[in-house]
Amino acid sequence: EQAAQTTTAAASGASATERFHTDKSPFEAVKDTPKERVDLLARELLYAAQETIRKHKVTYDEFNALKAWLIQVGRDGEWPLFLDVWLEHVVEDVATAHRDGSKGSIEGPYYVPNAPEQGADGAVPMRADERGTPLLWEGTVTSTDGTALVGATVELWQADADGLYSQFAPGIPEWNLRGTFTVGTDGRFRIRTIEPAPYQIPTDGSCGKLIAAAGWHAWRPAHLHVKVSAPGHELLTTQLYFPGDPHNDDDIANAVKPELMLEPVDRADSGRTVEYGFVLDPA
Ligand code: MBD
Ligand code: FE
Repeated sequence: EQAAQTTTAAASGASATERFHTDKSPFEAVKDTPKERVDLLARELLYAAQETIRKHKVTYDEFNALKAWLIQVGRDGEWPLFLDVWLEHVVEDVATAHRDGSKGSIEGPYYVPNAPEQGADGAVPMRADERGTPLLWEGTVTSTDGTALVGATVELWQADADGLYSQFAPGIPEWNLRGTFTVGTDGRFRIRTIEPAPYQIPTDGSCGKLIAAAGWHAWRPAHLHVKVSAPGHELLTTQLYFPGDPHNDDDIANAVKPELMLEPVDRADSGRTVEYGFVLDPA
């Protein structure tokens, strides 16, 4: 309730924008794009927008509404959210089309590197009264030839029972529901967490305004985020989903794939358990 009062689009947007600048400084990780490539991509993108204006006879009122909205996306810090929700899934498809191993999915705006190490068998950091169905998740990380990848890590991040991410909503311990697991010599990991709630992207910011103005909905189905890495292999960024979620078929971010559906089974003690492992492509 406290969190609900102070959770705003502008606050999570500012955190996501800051996060992007920290991880992908324009002076380091973001590389210059060759002039020929900028020319091609910018020209075709602008051409598509120009053709849309002609085809639908876009008015000055509509053009000004677009300008005002774009300016406000920046003010709200919602460019990471906007781009990850509506474009990243296509970038991800293109980037991973060659792979034989596990299916990837989008990273989204809420990853934070260097989450606390929990070994091969442990729990993600949680509050003493963390709400949600306990989930015991076990799996193996292998290469495409079937060999167990000793030294592989599984980084997990997820929303809590209110659909909120630590470090992007106020009042949540810094590393809550974020952990790094390093597999054992058998390539196996065992993670104790809770099942996340469905996630609604902020409705009070510019992305929410677009959704309302267009008559869309703001929901992503409940999901676990992971990055799986091992020496000599391609980094796998993906998400896992839960059967029965009403938004598995109409994710606002278009990031659900049938291969990413978990099959949890009920345990005697009220929690659930699931087996799901990862296959990494050699780099
Ligand atoms: C999320 O939690 C998310 O995973 C994505 C892709 C976009 C917005 C919020
Ligand atoms: Fe998410």
